Formats: sequence, structure tokens, C-alpha cells
Amino acid sequence: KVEGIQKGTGQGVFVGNVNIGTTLSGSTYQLKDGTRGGMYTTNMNNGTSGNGTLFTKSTDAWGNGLASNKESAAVDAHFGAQATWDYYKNAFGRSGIRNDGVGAFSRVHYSSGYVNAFWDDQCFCMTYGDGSGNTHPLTELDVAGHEMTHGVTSNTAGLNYSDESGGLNESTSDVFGTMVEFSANLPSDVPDYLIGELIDINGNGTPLRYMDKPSKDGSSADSWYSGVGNLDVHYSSGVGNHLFYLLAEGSGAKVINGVSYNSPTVNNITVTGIGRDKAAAIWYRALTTKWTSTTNYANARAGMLAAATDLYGANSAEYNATATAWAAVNVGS
Ligand code: ASN
Ligand code: ZN
Ligand code: CA
Repeated sequence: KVEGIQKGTGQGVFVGNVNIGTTLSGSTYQLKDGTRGGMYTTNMNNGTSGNGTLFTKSTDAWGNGLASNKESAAVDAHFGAQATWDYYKNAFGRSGIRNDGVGAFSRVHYSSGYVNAFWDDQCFCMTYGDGSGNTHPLTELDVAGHEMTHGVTSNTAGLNYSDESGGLNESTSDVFGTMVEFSANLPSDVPDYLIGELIDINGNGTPLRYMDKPSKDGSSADSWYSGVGNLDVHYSSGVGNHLFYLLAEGSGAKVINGVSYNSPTVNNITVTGIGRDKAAAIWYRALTTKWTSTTNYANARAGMLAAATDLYGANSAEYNATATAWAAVNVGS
């Protein structure tokens, strides 16, 4: 084989069998994408500082699907970074998190028993813990898309991570994490409007969040009220997540890829969905050209209406659906 860009095979804990971008250097394969801005994946080996050690091996087949194989979570993370890159590139022509052609790197096996994942603007890197008992890595695809979208948000609107803007920041990450999941359309991670449905973070098989009816998690807001911004940002995000679900799919009962949803609305307003690609396009345009660090939910509505006008025209069906969907979560009705 010629040195340089390769297409390897991987079996992740959650992604199943996938193709991943790798590199051949001498006779050693590296978990480093020869395209997509050179993104790569490293092993923290339970440490918490430094950039970790690049995964390398003598063959180009990585992981075995089991969390006990240290490469498996790396395959998930590497695929997650690749799928997030591809989604933003294909949907919006965005080249990486900063739109500068540089791929972020990913670190897996961070700390021990660490039940979280996070984006860091300073290292321009993604980090994943191995979860409870080091047997449930946090390397699910919608989590990868969620976390890397925090980088997109901080390089665009810069939504402050508190008050209503913080909820909108979190919601932006859930929206595009979900869009990444739909775009990858993996048989072993069938796309849905649930967040973290595979990592069993609650220990009882339930997902972390529900976009059709956010209050199903016991804490998130389904609609706006004065003071919603005082909630933790992972709960005030419910207003935005519910708005996105309604705009994409519409109100009421619906089955998508075998999952049943039932999305309520304020005053029983009926919302007819415009599809997730258009809903995401309106959201992305608002995020990148309308919203600022202090945008609250009322401002978010105004920005999305302006974005819908730019993309589809004033009083287009898409504009009107955006207005109706915001009213259905008690914003600007
Ligand atoms: N996983 C958390 C989140 O993205 C970590 C954080 O950065 N707050 O919301
Ligand atoms: Zn987040
Ligand atoms: Ca999901």
C-alpha cells in the first residue's frame, strides 16, 4: 500500500461496522483522517491532562464492538467527528467547527468512571469518559454531534452559557447532534429525536432527553414561561428542542423509524412540520447570522423568522410554520 490517506474499517461500541478515515505512515496505520482537516483520535489511558497518545496499529481494522477493547470507543469517537464534519460540510458548506478547514481531534478513555463528554475551545478537542464502571463510554453519535456543536456555537453566535441564551446554546447542540444522527442513518443507531438513547446514562434504559416532549425527562421545560432561564441550561433547552421538533415534524402523534412521539402544544395549537432539513437550515442561518451572545427565546424567534425570510421568502409556508411553532411553545404568540 502507498503511504498516506487510507479508508480503514472499524467496529465501535455504538456505531457498529463503519468505514473510517485513517493514514498509513511507514508500515503503521494511524487513527488520523487523511482528509477532513486531519482529524485524529487519541487514548488518554485514564489520565486527565495532555493530548493523549495517537491510536496506531499494524492493520487498518479497529475495535471489536466491545467496550473492553480500547479501540472500540475510539472508533465511535473517530466516526462521530467524521460524521459531524460531513454533516456541516454537506448541509451548509461549513469546513470544520471554525469553518477554517481544520479538523478537531478527539480524546477517549478520559479519567476513570467519568460519566460525561465535553468540547473544549482551548485544545480545539473533544473528550469522552468511559462512563459508570468504565463499561458505558459516552461515545454515542448524537453526543459527539452535540459536543462539537458547542464549538460551532462559540465560533458563531457565542450564546452565553447561562439564562435563556444558555438554554438556546444547549438546544442548538441537541438539534445538530440529532441532525448528525439522521445524516449518518446507521442501522445500529437508528435516528430519533431522543438524546443519548444508547448510553444508558440513567441506568434504566431511558434516554437523557426527549425533543418531542422535553418534560418526559422529569425536569425540562416544554414551553416558555417567565423564569425558564433560571433552570439549568440542560432543562431550559427544552423550549428550543420542542420548537425544533414541532417545526420539523409537527404537533400530535407520529411514529418515526419505529419510535412513537406525541408532541403537545400550548393552547392546542396545530403545527404542520416543514421537515428536519428545512428546520435545521433556518436554525443554522439564525445561529450564524442573526443570534448574538445574549439572544433569549423571544430574540431567537425573531432571528429564525428573519432567517426563514432570507431562505424561503416573507410569508412563505416555512416562515408561517416557524411563527406557528414558536407560538406553540409560548413564544411570541
Ligand atoms: N456534556 C455537557 C454538555 O455538553 C458538558 C458541558 O460542557 N456542559 O452540556
Ligand atoms: Zn451541551
Ligand atoms: Ca438520538
